[in-house]
Formats: sequence, structure tokens, C-alpha cells
Amino acid sequence: MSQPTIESILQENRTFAPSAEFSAQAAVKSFDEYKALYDRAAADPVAFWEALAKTELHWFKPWTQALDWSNPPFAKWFVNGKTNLSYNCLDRHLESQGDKPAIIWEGEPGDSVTLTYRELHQQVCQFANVLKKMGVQKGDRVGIYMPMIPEAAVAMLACARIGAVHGVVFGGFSAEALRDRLVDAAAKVVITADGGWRKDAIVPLKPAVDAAIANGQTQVTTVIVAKRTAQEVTMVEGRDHWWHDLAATVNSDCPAAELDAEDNLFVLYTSGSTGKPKGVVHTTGGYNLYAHMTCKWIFDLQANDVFWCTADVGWITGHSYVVYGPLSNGATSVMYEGAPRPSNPGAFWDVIDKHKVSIFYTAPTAIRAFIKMGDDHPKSRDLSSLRLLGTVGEPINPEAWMWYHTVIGKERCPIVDTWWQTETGGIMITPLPGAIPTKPGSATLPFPGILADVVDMDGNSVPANEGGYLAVRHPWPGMMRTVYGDDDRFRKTYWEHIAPVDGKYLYFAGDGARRDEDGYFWVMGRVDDVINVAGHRLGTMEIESALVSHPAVAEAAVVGKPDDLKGEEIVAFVTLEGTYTASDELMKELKKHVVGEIGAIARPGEIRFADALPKTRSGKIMRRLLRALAAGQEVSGDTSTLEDMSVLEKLRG
Ligand code: 7RM
Repeated sequence: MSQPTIESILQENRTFAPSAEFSAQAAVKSFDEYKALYDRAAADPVAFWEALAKTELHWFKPWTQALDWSNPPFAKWFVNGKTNLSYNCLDRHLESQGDKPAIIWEGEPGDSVTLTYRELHQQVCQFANVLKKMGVQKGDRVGIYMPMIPEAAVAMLACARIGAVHGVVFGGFSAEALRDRLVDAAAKVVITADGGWRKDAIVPLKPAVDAAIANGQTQVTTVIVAKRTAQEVTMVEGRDHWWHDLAATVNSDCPAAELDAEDNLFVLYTSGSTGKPKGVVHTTGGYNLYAHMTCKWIFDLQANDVFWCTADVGWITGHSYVVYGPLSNGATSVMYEGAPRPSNPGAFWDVIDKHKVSIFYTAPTAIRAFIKMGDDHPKSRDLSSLRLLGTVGEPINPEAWMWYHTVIGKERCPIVDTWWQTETGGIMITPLPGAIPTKPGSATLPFPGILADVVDMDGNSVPANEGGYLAVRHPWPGMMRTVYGDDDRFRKTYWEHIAPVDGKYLYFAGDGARRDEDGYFWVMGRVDDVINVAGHRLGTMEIESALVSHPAVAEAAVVGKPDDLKGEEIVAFVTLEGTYTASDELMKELKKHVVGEIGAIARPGEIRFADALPKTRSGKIMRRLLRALAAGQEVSGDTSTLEDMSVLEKLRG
């Protein structure tokens, strides 16, 4: 091995198998069945995906080649095949289940709307005609900056229907962040709303669009505004139009365009730790197949399931598991506008109770927030409709996993801890819930057809329980195709970090991980965040987990601070559970606790108590900012994705 990667220092040994009842009804029913499926797919991944593409999706015209990998790292899947994602999500379900709910939407103030497949199809066709009328053509980029209302899904599906490329920008982002993305994508049209409801207040959106366009950097000539909150907005004559006014001028007859499998479907921006956000490009056929299959098998979709993924459509999770995955499968998808808030900390449990949600998919950061709010909220609602739980976004610390398992799942629901990225299009490492026993904190095993591994810098697999780089050895249909307008950045960021082995390219995910003796993956955090203590490279996850396993700690983030002697010293930022207060005693106790859980090597040199940690809007801790604070430096680089600027001010003290 040319250089040490990451050392693994924490072990978690509990195992949870699905119940016999769950396995019996699941798509994949046993570990042996998973293993056989996995091995068959691994022996010939292209044949595996090709067979599924034939049976699971509608094609106007078949492909001539399933995978073209002659020009790595630029993959083409289902070459020359013609299909349409909106057709696969809507039209093909109309005859068999036109009256089934496609989207159950719940607004924060308690208003709700159910759209059947037939109704959603009608709205999508109508809005696709609006887009055409406004001059949107195949290949044009369309910005979507909306709250979580059904129109957001309608707008996405309408773009997909006519071959326009959507670029959804999370509605919580600032006008500047929106502008950067609109400029990069050269979007001419933006779809927005007057505002949305969040935490009992109206979040205005239209003014941010106006500000993003104001200085003339974007190419936007048309803004379409859905009415949600009905507060006063300024409409610019000739540029701005109300959604409902335009819709009244068109019919809802709009056949799905026969698109090429490799036509661009969307661009979604993801912030790297440095530099400007990358526009991750996904294309039509491969993405559709991947979102479809992962949603079907991982969430074990059955005819009567009510599936709720809490992600905003501004994130990849919202693209793949609020809109495209569930609808492609003909499932019922719940969309919720709001968030748990002081006036209703049990808001999520109300949604589950009211709509009889059977599958619930959320993020560890949300789960830790629920724990902090107390068990009374979930315990006072009827959660008996739940049968399966999922998490995504970060490693889930075993404490949070156990709480999710007992308090929400009543020890009855399997938990799928799903590892994936904006770049991967869909879930990559995950339990199949009826087949794979889970271990708290592990995303377990790769999805069939995904040749994931933990490797060193030369691309060699590292032995069991040694840390290394999470990588994928073979292309998969849902993989990103490039960085928008920057092929070079795509190649350098993801494919050249680890040297190609025998001319074979490996996808480098940027995460550190280890595999245990059963081959289970344990993600240890971003390799950019690794801390180097006296020559030992430690991932952030394990130390944070050890801290959170102390009853006083609600959340923890650890970073390295330059140290003359050791290279780096560990600095831990910690938020406390409600009943605890910061003290020197507690600090000493926490340091001792980490030493007891992991060993002296992981002893934090410093512990700083904080009210809150700096997070991105999707809940990921921004350790880059904490690193600067710990080192006493000014925070530099992009902070536009920070959820709450005041958190940073407070930490600065
Ligand atoms: C889906 C999403 C991707 C990064 C990824 C990891 C981290 C996501 C897990 C996880 C451990 C998980 N897309 N990550 N899921 N780490 N266990 N189950 O989050 O592009 O926004 O982020 O998130 O570091 O590389 S993303």
C-alpha cells in the first residue's frame, strides 16, 4: 500500500434480522436470495441491467447497445434507446390504476391535496404545454425554485415530458446561490412560487428570483409563478406570469416526447468542500432504471404502500425518492411542505398518523433532532401503519439507530441505512430489508449490480476492518454523466484520484470506509475531513459516535486543529441534551468516555460546547467551517449553503 488511508477504531457488534413475516412478503426474501442475485449481477452487470430495463420500463424503441464504456469515464447506457421518464411515471399506469393516489400532499398549515395518477398526468401534460407555449424546447435548461408543493413535482415531470433539462434549486437557498446556479446552467426560464410555508411563517420565494435576475448575469427571460401563499408579489410585465393564468390558455393533450436514453434529464448542483458548486448531470434512461429498481427493492414497494421520503425536491433524495422512483413504480408518494417546529414538534408523526404512512425515509440529523424533542411526541401518535424505515445523508450513529428502531419502529420495522450521493443517482449500499440483517451504523452491502469496494490509493482492496476509500469498480445506469460544462472537473474529481487499474477506471466517492468481517460497509465520513493524529488517520464518524453514545450529548462534530507535536489535535464541538449544562467536569467526563469507547488515540484535546452546529440545508455538518474556527482562522470559501448564519456567529463567540 503506497500510503495509509484511514484507520478504523470503533466496533459495533449488534445484529438485527428482519422478522419472518416481513421476509415472507418481501421482493427479496432471504440472504441467500440476495447473494445469488448479487453474484449473478456481479458476473455480468451489463446483462443484469439490460434484462431489468426490458421488463421494468417502457421503451418507444429498443437500444442497440446496453453500455458504451469505450471512452471512460464517460458512460452511455441504452445507446439509441428511446424512452420518456414522464411516460414511465404516469401514462403507463393510467389504465391499470388511474384512480390510485400518486401524490398525497400535506401543506404545513394542515391543508392537503391528493392527486391520482390520472389527475397528475393531466396537470403534467397541461404544464408541459405551458412550457412549450413559453418557447421551452428540448435541451433547454429550466430553473425550478419552489416550496414542497405538488406544482414542484408537476414542473419536474413536465420538463422530463418534453426533454427540457430541469435544475431544481432548493427553496431555502439565497438569491445569490440561485443566481450562481442559473448562470452556470444558462437557464432562460425559472419556475417559482410566491412563497411557501416553513415553521409557521411564509418564506417568500419570488423576491429571491427577482434579486437573482436583477444584476443581468443570468439569461432568464421568463418567470412562471405558482400561487401558494397569496402574499403580494411584484410581477414584471412581459417576464413574469402566473402559473394558473398560463395553464388556462392551453389544453392538456401532450404526448410524451420520444427522447434518447442519453438525453440530459437534469442538472443538480452539489457543493464541493472547495470551489464553486458542481452541476451534476443525469440522463434519461439509465437514471430512470436506477431510481426505479432501487426504490422497488430497497423500499420493498407493495401495491398499498404509502411511501414518505421527507427530503425536499431540491436534493437528489427528493428527485429519486419523492418523485421519480415512487411514481415510476406506480406507488403513492407523500409530499410534506413543512417541518417539525416549536408549535408542533410532532408534525412528522401527525403526517404518518393522518395518511397511514407505511414506509418512512428520513435523515439522521432529523432523527437526532426528534430524540432531543423527547419521546412523548411520537408516543402520543398512532404509528402502527409503519412497516419499514430508512435513513440517508450521513452515517447514522448507533445511538440514533437504536432510538429509531425502538421508539419509531417499535422493534418491528427493518431499517434501511442507505449510502449514496447526488452523483450516484440512487442508493448504492443498503440492506434489502427482507434479506439482509442490519447492524446499527452500517449501510451493510451493495445493491445488486453495484461493484462497490474499499480500496487504497492504488485501487487494491484493503483487508477486512482496515479503512480505505469507498470506490465503485463498474459503471451503473444511475451514475452521473459529467459535471455540467466541465468534463475535466468530472474526470479529475471522481475518476483520477485513484489510479486506473489495468486501464480500468474506478469511481471515487470521496468517502472513507471499512468493510467488516462479513463484508458490511461502515462509512467513516468524507476523506476531506480525516484527522491526522500522530500519524494515525482517523475518520470523523467513529469519534462523533463515541461522543453521542454519552447520555449528555445530543450531537457532536470533530475536526483536526494543527498541533506542533501530533500533527493534529482533535477538537470536538458538542451540543447537549436539554437536561445537561456545560461544565469542566462534563468536559473531563466526555474525554474519558471517548477514551473508554475507542482508546487514548481518539482523546479530544479540546471540547467546545455549542448551542447548534453549522449544517448545510440538507443537514450535513460543515466541518470545513469548524476546522477554521478551531484553528482560530477566518472562515473562508463558500458559505452560501449554510442553513443558519447565526450559528457561526455564536460559535465564533
Ligand atoms: C443522498 C445524499 C452524499 C454524501 C456521501 C456521504 C454522505 C449519504 C450516507 C452517507 C454514511 C449513509 N447525497 N452519506 N448517505 N454517509 N451513511 N447512509 O446524501 O450528495 O447530498 O451527499 O453524504 O458522505 O458521500 S449527497
